Amino acid sequence: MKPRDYSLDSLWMPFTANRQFKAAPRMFVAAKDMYFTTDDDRQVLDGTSGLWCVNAGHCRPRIVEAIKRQLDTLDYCPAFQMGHPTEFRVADLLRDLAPGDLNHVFFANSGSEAVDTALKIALAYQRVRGEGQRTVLIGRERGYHGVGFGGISVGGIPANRKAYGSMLPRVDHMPHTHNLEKNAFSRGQPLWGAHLADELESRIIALHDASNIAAVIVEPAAGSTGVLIPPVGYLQRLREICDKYGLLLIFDEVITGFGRTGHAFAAETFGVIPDMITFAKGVTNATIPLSGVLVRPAIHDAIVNNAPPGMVELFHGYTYSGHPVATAAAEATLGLYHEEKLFERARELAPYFENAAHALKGSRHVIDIRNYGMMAGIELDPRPGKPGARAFEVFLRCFEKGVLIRVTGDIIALSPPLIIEKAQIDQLADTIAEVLKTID
Ligand code: PXG
Ligand code: PLP
Repeated sequence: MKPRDYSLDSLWMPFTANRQFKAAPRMFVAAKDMYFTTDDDRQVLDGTSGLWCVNAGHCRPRIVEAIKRQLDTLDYCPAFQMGHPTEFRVADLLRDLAPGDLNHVFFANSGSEAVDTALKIALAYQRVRGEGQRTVLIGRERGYHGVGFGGISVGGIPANRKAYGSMLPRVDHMPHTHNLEKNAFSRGQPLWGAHLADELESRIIALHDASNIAAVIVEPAAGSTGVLIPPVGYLQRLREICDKYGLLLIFDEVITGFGRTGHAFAAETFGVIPDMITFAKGVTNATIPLSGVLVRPAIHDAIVNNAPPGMVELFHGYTYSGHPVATAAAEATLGLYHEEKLFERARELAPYFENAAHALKGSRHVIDIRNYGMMAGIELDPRPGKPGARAFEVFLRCFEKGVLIRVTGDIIALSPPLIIEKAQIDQLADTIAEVLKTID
């Protein structure tokens, strides 16, 4: 290991136990395809696609070259009142990938910004169609929608909310669908739980009245809170209720987008078309930040056609919306996904991945395994009084043994790049199995 030419003091790391990390730092200095290289020159298998985002594996030349070319040509273009060709081409590509008639794209930079954008478009839409009293936003328990005030308001993770005051004023949450008693060790979509969607109608609409509700936002399959797969019929039921009462349905596909479930979007996989889709992460294979919202024409047209000619229609946007380098990265990434048929590959590998994950049934501490496509959650029994401690130790030992996993609470989340080989899936599962034997 080279001596450090930096201190560990000035950087305040995100969602990290800073003091613990700085006492024993884990540093990556390079990455290629399925592997990271550590600062002590070890290879670490990426079992998590970074943070669910490097779907095509690391440092892919097609993407890297496109970024370099763009940087040599047009480094930046003002996002407001000016355009450049790449952002329009990428919008077309995304429209072609999207299911149904989701055919307009608004760009942002992070998943959190995409969520904020979608919530604001929902409110703006309700207003231009004469329903401006519809301001209530509905999320779900255990939902993760990033860390903006909009996202934590509709999000359902207590730790991400409790320090931040009152947030958005009018929000409610549906129940989550995780139930170990009914659905433990489900393969694919659990059979029990579609009726949990009915609470949108029976409690939430009953309480707030549909005439006050703008939109419902859910992850079609929840990633961050430990891979919660939608029960059979659940998303269909949400769609029906939203249609019945005029609520917009937003799918947050920041994690599920770009192949994770075996299609471009989980909306296609599960056969339910929302009114908006938020995307981020995999759209550029995580090389350069880019996110956005796919929007159905009725929403886009209502807002855009409502403004007088020559006037800005939506008072929203970011300095870096549609950034040339980010959209160049996206164009190359979508091309690579297409060329290598990576969404199809995810679909074909999914049964092997499922079997490898479920082979951990019977390992010490494992109380549930669940999966869909190329995502799997392995839930451990928490240590009494020390939530998360057991899984964190598994994370550390796996890292020592050359495998990167992600843990959230006492759940191990696996979401490898879609280029993973079967032998590497075995390495991932075998390492976890070995480590579980050694953990109290
Ligand atoms: N929506 C969803 C569904 C997400 O998963 C965001 C919004 C926010 O995206 P940004 O780009 O603002 O972080 C996310 C992000 C994890 C993990 O390990 C998950 C995310 C981010 C970091 C870690 O579960 N999801
Ligand atoms: N990306 C997507 C999503 C496509 O659908 C297509 C063509 O249909 C392309 C890229 C073009 O890819 P290629 O690099 O193979 O020309």
